[in-house]
Amino acid sequence: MRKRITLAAAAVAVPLVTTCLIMAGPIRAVGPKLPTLSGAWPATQAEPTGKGKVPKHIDTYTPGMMPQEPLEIPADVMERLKTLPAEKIAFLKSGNGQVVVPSDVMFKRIRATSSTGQIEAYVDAIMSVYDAVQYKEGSNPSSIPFNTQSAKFNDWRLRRPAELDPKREPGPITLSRYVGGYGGGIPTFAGAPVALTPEDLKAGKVDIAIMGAPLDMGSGWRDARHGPNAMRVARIGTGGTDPFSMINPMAVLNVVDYGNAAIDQNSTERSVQEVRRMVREIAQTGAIPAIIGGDHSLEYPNVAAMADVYGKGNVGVIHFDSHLDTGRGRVHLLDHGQPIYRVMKEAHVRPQDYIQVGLKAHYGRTDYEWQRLIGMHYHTMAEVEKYGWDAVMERAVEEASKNTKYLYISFDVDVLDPAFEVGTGTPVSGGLTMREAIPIMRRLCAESNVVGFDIVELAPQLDPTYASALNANSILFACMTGIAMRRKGITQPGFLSPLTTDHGQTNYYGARKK
Ligand SMILES: [Mn+2]
Repeated sequence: MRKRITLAAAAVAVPLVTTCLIMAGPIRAVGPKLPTLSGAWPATQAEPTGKGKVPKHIDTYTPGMMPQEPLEIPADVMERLKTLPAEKIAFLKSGNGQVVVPSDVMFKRIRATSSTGQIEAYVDAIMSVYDAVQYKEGSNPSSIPFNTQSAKFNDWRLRRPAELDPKREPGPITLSRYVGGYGGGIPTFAGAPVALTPEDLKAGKVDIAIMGAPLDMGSGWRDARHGPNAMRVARIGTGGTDPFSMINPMAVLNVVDYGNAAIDQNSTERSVQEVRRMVREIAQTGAIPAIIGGDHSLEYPNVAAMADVYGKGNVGVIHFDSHLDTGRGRVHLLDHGQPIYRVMKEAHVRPQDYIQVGLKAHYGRTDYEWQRLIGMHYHTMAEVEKYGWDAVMERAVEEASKNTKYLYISFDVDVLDPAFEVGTGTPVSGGLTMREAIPIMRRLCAESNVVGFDIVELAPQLDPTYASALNANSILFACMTGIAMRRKGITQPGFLSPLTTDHGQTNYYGARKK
């Protein structure tokens, strides 16, 4: 397995700077108007997108960027507008006023206003608001300049040359002072030894390198920057033998804490470049990067790094979230609600290889229609209500290995019900229980070829208890268990240990015994 990954890594070399987010360019609304389910919508299967290709309809119906349809003005409203100058009537007919006021609200107001002066003042107000929200070249800066005179411009992300440090042999370093016990020394993810360089990962034959990425600018309610340390300090949930599989992942796998990526807390754009570099360097050694966020903007650099190593279009992504995260057309090119769009727009992953699970936030019809149009696979809590969790889990696990050789898992902890995970910036009620989340993570990591995963959006200060950090650690443990099961050859669907599923003193389950 290690050999395969290394070979794939050698075949790919993508210079970071030329592929970074800043080069992404403007988003334009192109393509056909989105069909509606009531209209021309028999398309349950979208046209497949080729490897390395940008999906054909990706910018169809970009919220806030579609040209408005011309507006038909009813005759009685036109009658009241007839004294207005021609250019004001033309503006209303253009439909652009609907950006400011919905047309039915506007017609109602015009019908209820008797004075033509007042009607004109109302139209003027709509026109002035419409004009004021548009980008004005010259007076609106379209980028935020840096101070390039700073003598510290690159120090935050410059790697320390080995010559600056005392000489040491490469390899993982144990930070626990004690032979046994719990919590001595310095806290790390899962109590794992630390590694700082790719040479350490190679020397230690590391299977999983857990890294922190305390990015915090793209979330709704800040604090995701404390996620990595909360999981390190809590540590609970990450040790011992998994009772479902009777596998002790830390005994099977070489796991390290790879430290945090450098983050510029004033710039998501600068930060994600360094995250992408670090995820890529882990994967290039053959280790599986586990990225602990940080906000969900991270899905973009994480998945882009996977494509850097395994090739564009070769990696599928399963995305656990309350939210679609396919936002687009916003002023900022990346935040925690837009990573999937950015990943697909740069053709790292094809829509048909994107699988979302646990969606339940309050999106509109066109948001789902667009996802169908471009060919994504989505599984909402409505589907769970209709078919039950077991059926949806089976479907998602099957899809995860269907199209691609490699799988990346992005786990936004807000997919969990706030009863389990209150410590997150954008919680939504009615989500997955831990009894649903643990088995799907264990199964995906055992039954698919997982090459990387992230756990994001833990905001520990929103939870005065240990529960949010414990549950995030338990998701980490479930996936590490699955990866260890796979290494041991345990990949049969839904494997559970015979030892812990039945005490064996009677034949109670009889023929139902697996
Ligand atoms: Mn998310």
